[in-house]
Amino acid sequence: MGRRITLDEFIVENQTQQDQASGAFSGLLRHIGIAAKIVNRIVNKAGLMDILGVDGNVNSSGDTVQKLDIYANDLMIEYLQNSGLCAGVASEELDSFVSFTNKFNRNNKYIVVIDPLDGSSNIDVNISVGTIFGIYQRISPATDELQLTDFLQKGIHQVAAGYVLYGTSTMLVYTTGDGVNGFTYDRGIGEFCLSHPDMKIPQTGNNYSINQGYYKQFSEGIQQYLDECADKSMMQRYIGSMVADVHRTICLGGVFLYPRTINNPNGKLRMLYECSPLSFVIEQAGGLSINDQGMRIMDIEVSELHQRSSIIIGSSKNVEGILKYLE
Ligand code: P6P
Repeated sequence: MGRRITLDEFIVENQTQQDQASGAFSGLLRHIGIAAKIVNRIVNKAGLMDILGVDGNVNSSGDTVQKLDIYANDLMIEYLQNSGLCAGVASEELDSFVSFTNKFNRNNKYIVVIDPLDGSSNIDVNISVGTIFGIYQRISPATDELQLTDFLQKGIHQVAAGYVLYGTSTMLVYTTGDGVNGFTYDRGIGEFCLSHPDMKIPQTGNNYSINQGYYKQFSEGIQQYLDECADKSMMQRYIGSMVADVHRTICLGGVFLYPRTINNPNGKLRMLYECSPLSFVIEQAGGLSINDQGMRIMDIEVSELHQRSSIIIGSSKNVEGILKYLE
């Protein structure tokens, strides 16, 4: 078998006609790939460096910030700014968005939303963590300052989305709206190589993924669904790292749920840089993604940068089967 093609080669080969002119979109994707390689290197040796543990701060979502969170955030922003192809970034780790005002970036038409290191509470116990990203075209004129409204866009307006899973191997999985492709990092050549072309989620699966510890906090309908899963001896799997739980769901089929709870009455996960990007990937892989009121995640209005949402995401038959339990 010939060598696998690299992420860069794949991006260039799949450039749209429109992008071939500027190459901006492809260049931006490639820079995200570069940043992912560097985050990967640090994640893989976090235990050997003084970047484990807690930074002591709390981010805008109220989550305790891990040192590696900050490192990954700063690095992703640096690479996106240096790409010269992005007008600005919104990150889980920052209260507000960052507008790249230098002359190379100011007039760019793309903006990026990121969760630089999702599931970071797992870092100190060596469990998989991930990076999640979404790319939009800005709404405001390129000659104007970037506005908050450029970021408050529904998931259906994403032009690309994906994730990096720092697991037993490191994978980058993304979509530009024409299917989903997965790339595995080959440290021998320092490249992400196409390993999972045209990923499709099974129409149904036997796995359900939810934090059962909140059972008493879920709605009656969700409790009934969970009772039925137990009656059918379905496989309950929960890593506590959304990227890892969603990636397993794409590979094996089934469903990941994070419904509203008493502690998180609007849901815990963030719409812009967790739910929307992963929903774009799942839908492009043939699955469904809704909130616990039955609304398609990618159709929901986004009114706050750190807006939270409930989410039920996975195989179409599994998600459809949950609708009858939702208010
Ligand atoms: P809980 C990680 O902190 C995260 O944002 C997601 O990656 C994960 O799915 C969820 O929170 C886990 O939350 O309440 O089960 O610990």
